[in-house]
Amino acid sequence: MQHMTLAALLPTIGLAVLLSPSARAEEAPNSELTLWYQQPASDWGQALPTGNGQLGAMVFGGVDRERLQLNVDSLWDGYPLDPSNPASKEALPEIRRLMFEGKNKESVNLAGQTMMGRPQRIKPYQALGDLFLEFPGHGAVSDYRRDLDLDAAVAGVTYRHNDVTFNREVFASAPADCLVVRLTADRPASIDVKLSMTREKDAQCLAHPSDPNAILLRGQVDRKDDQGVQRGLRFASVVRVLLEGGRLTRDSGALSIEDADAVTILVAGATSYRGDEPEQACNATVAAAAKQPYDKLKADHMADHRRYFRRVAIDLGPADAAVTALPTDQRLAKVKDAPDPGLEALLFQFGRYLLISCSRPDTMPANLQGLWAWQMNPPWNSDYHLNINLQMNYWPAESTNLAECHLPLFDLMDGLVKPGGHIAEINYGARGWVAHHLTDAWGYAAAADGPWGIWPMGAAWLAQHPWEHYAFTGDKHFLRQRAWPLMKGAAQFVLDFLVEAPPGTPVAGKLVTNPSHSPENSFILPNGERHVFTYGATMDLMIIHELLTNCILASEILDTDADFRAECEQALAKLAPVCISPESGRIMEWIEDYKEAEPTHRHTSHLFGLHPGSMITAATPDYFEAARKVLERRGDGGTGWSLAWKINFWSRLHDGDRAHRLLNNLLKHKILPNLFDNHPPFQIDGNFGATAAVAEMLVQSHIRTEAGVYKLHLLPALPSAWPTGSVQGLRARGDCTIDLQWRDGQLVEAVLHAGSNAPASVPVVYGDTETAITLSPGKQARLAGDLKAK
Ligand code: FUC
Repeated sequence: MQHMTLAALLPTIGLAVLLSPSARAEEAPNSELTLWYQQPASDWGQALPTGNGQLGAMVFGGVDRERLQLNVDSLWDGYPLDPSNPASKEALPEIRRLMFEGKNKESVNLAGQTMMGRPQRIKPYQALGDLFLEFPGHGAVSDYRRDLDLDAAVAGVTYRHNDVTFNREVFASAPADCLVVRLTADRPASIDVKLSMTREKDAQCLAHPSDPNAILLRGQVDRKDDQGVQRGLRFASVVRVLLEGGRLTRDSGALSIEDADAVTILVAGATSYRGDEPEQACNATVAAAAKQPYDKLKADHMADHRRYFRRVAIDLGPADAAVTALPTDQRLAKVKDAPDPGLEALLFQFGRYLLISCSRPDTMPANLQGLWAWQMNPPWNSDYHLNINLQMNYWPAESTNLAECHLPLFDLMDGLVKPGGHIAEINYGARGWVAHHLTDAWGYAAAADGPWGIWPMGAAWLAQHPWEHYAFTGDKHFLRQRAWPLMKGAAQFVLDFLVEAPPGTPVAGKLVTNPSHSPENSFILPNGERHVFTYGATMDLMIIHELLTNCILASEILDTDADFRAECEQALAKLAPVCISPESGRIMEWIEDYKEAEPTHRHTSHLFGLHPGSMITAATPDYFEAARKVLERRGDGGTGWSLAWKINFWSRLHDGDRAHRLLNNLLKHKILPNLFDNHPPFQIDGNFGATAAVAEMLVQSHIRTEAGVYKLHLLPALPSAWPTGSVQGLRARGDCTIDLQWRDGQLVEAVLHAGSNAPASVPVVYGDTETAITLSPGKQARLAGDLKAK
């Protein structure tokens, strides 16, 4: 199919469209913020995501059949249960003894028999279903285009058929709480469409019982408990059509429209997860939305989205005009020939678009696929993996100015405190709360899947997030009310889980975790045995170091819990050190310098202290260099999220060119035509990790000074591939928002916007220059490239 530019299209479309306020032609999409294609999606990885945090749709853009694949954030199989295992607490001393004595195999066998959750598998997140729009006879069309305008958060389809131009717009409105589809044509009475819904199982599509203009998908996840009682969530979707002209007929579960001038379709979706009656909730939503004219629905939606999206603008430099004119899939394919800064900027903004679309206040947090999954059993259950993936989803939340999108993560953590506290007590005899390598919508907190699920560091890592929210916003009320209880509980578990390494071990007398492993990686013992488990794996030590340090700071800032602070200080002083291998010069991944079974393993867990932690910085030069050697060994490849993490690492090492090389590798090898990250399969963490990494290349603020303020490091990892550019609106710790402009690889201007919680003075670093800059709340400080005030 041929693409026609807007200018070429104008003479061919009727005046009615030009004058119609809802016509897509009226708002020329900003091409630098638009994904666009010349053909419909032939598979899910080409379809375009829309979402309002709670409800999502993948838009395929088919001509004679549009598929809108629907999701609701809370549609999970399963129900709350207690997976605790008292055998764990009893066996723990023996598991530890065996491990310390080097009997890894025996120790793991016993751990596998006693420490796993019961049940040890969780249930999946599931798709809601599909809404199909069939357009009889629309097989052969011309001038086809489908797109997703990230700035408007509107997906569109346009084409010509029999001399009529047809337009379709789709958006997921947060203010109206529903999906809105608008069908228009430039000739009256041209729209014939049939609507129907399906779901693979556990649901029926029916005529709506009280609304003649609607159909209803009604279902219940079929999940019975041990007593045979049905516990599955009930769910519903209501699809209502509003006609302009034409006729509507209804045939049980389908709606047929003929000869309409325009059609607005409202789609609501709900589950009983939060105790709502799903059908009632959908009916109320659709009834309220139906009272509003389409143009108002759209205007409110765009204003709501832009309130978040427009906080950050980015320009990474001009791209080759021949490339920028190409549809997104073709442009992506060209990255093989040369890097494309415009596409890199688009990927950055796409990550922000996705976070706004799948994680809003009062919605579920972004799962492994954000909000979008088409299966009944998606890969890895589309769950919340806690040994990197969920945390990575939220790396861009603060730095790219979407702090509100971070909130669902804290809600999830609040929900884990009780079940995680139960597991801490029953399985470990410990205080506080624990989570292992994954959780679900029901607060599953035990060790899941297999022995590699025995990784009780999930809560400890998660606890970094509310602290970071405080660090960026300076919101002390949040720190006291929400962050501190979460952090303290996570630290209490860790303090009780740590044990002293016995005499004869390399770190005798120091505190270590046991059992322990470096997520999903394995090593080879001198006797040739391959193992996953040891004690005191480096990542544990780094996570604990970060958590205890943050707890000490938080308790000082809040002037609270002095005894607990002393406990944290003592443990921190006794924590086993992170070691550098005398042989390889690399940070050791395990407590001993074991041989790596997979030197290029996707997890680079032993660099947690470099990123997202802040233990390793240029101020710790030995570790800094040893971290670089780890990355050299791991290589420049990896799964989607693995590459994204490495970009963040190289940024923290201030190697912009290397960071950029990996960003380019990600685009070359791990990005699907719709710009979703491909682990493979699709996993959204790589999108969020990449967005965070671009921010990290431009501004870093993780170094806290003795005075308790964060250094603002400008352009710490600017690659030579972005010689000239600008960014507005990045956030830094210490409640500061930053705009930067650079030319020929040099900073030209920086504007620091101090928030109401900003400190009176901050150290600002650029290249070799460091200057203290005076800030005053609510005011700007404008600096020249030499950091002198302008
Ligand atoms: C971790 C990773 C896998 C995958 C899964 C969802 O277990 O090691 O690569 O990303 O999470």
